[in-house]
Amino acid sequence: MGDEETLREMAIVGNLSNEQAITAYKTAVLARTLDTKIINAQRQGIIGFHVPAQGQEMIQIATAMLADKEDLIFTYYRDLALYLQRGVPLSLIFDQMLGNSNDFQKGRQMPDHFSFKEFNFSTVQSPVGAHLPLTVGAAYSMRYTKKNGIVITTFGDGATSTSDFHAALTMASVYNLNVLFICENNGWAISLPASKQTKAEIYKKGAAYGIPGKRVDGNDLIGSLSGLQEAFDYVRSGKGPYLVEAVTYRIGPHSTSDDPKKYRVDEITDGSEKDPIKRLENLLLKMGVVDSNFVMTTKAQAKESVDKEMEERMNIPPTDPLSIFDDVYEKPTWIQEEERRDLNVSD
Ligand SMILES: Cc1ncc(C[n+]2csc(CCOP(=O)(O)OP(=O)(O)O)c2C)c(N)n1
Ligand SMILES: [Mg+2]
Repeated sequence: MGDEETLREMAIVGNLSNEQAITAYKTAVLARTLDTKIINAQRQGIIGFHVPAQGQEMIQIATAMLADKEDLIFTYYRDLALYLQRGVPLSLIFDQMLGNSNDFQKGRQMPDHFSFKEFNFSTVQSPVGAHLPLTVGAAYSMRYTKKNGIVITTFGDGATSTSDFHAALTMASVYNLNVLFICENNGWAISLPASKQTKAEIYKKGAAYGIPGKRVDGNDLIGSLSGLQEAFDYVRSGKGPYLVEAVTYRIGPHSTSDDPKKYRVDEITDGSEKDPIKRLENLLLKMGVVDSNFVMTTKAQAKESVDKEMEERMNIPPTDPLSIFDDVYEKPTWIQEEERRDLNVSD
């Protein structure tokens, strides 16, 4: 099955086995299938909103592969594949997207703004870059409380223009904190191309703060893994923060509220030459690690499990609207009691 050749090709990342590459491929296919399912559900009015991760799966998967369980991860809103590779089940993803009564956040957050506490993910923030200073604070707290692990954060190219990015890199550097900053540069901040966002190369921005930076091919599993490994090693060894710029590609719209045809005329393509899943698929086929039958079966199985899971989670009743009064004060105030009575009256 060409194992020897495959391992030689993959040796640059050290210990990547065929099994790990296959698992990464399966996760990527599952993430792509899930994204498509959610977009369709949004179009049918079942889910309110979605930010697809299509095209950005491989850097996300590589990040999750190198992260330890005890590492704390602050993702941004476009990281579906990262959650799946870290083991978050489809059920929890659908519960949040649907805001059903099983949703940990009780339906109060926008779709895609997950909180997977048991997988060591912090809550996703909507304001661009707002999570970056929190990431640094978390790293400081982990050091203070002598917790093991590093803090990893992901964000877009647009986020590097925010004052929060500046504040976060300054503090992380000055306090020599164990933070790995991973920028998923997909070339766009909604309709603003990266060329209008900054004239600088993003990975070089770290230098202004005394933070090493590196650009990696975020559309390639092996490129992402080998590039990230050095950054993970650096941060884990306690040398301080590190900035990775993963060059990737947003295949779809910014979100389900966006119509890229309005601004992306020249760029519209199916992304196939940059599609990270196609690239890994081609490599695995070329190396004889998998065959076309395996590819077909993987896609069919992903569709089956996504369809089945969504149907099951849709059968869970919605969150009780009256639960909006929970978790606000220890004892409800008279205003809350009054509002609760008003809401409870059916007409
Ligand atoms: C502070 C702030 N400004 C503007 C917005 C509106 N907004 C939401 S996503 C986005 C683009 C962010 O682009 P980027 O950081 O490159 O991430 P991407 O969406 O491309 O993955 C903008 C401007 C926001 N949410 N927060
Ligand atoms: Mg972007």
